[in-house]
Amino acid sequence: MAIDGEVKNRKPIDIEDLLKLAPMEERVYRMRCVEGWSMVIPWVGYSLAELIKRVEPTAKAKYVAFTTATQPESMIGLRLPVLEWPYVEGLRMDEAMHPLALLGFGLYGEVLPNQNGAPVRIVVPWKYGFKSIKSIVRITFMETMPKTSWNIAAASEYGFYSNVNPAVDHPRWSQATERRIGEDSFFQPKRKTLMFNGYADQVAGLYTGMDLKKFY
Ligand SMILES: Nc1nc2c(c(=O)[nH]1)N[C@H]1C(S)=C(S)[C@@H](COP(=O)(O)O)O[C@H]1N2
Ligand SMILES: [Mo]
Repeated sequence: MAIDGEVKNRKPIDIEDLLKLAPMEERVYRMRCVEGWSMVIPWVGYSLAELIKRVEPTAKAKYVAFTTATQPESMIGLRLPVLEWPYVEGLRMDEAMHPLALLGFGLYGEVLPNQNGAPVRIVVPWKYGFKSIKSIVRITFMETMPKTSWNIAAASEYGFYSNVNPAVDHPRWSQATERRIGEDSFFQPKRKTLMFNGYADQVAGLYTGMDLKKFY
């Protein structure tokens, strides 16, 4: 994985070293997709902050940008012009340093399957699922806000922050409720979506004083 931009230790880190960088933990997180489904998933990994501390961002680094691998032979979705490829995402530095932001290597006690982001992804449980970028090959520390794939595709629908928020609807659908995968049936009422996906006690402080309707 390439490490570049506003950072002291700019040399690449290979996956063997990443796996040894901090002790692995199992963390059970809720995942809420922007399109209204949700799931509870046991991930394996450690806090993204562990890696960030190790590579020593400079004082100029205010954001962290992530880039996905481009392998059209195996990633057949890349053959379709759904988005500009590669998939890119980003976090503000304080979000990336939050202990709940996970650098993920596995799920259900096993190594990540390719489709879920092998060999390494992030999991940001208080944001819509598309922020949890998979198969990361580059982490870039930046002074300015990085571009993000869904924001490039439809800026009025997908903001940089994309925090789970039942009070801020998507322009084309409500975000007030969600369908929990596995509970699905005609008679099963939808669940109420929780502020910051239920992690408000931990993360609301990151957004004190921000208008979350404006910074969606
Ligand atoms: N590189 C990359 N990361 C991605 C996506 C993608 O298309 N490419 N999709 C996102 C979306 S929309 C969601 S909901 C989650 C889904 O994670 P999963 O495939 O492990 O369920 O991954 C996110 N990360
Ligand atoms: Mo999604």
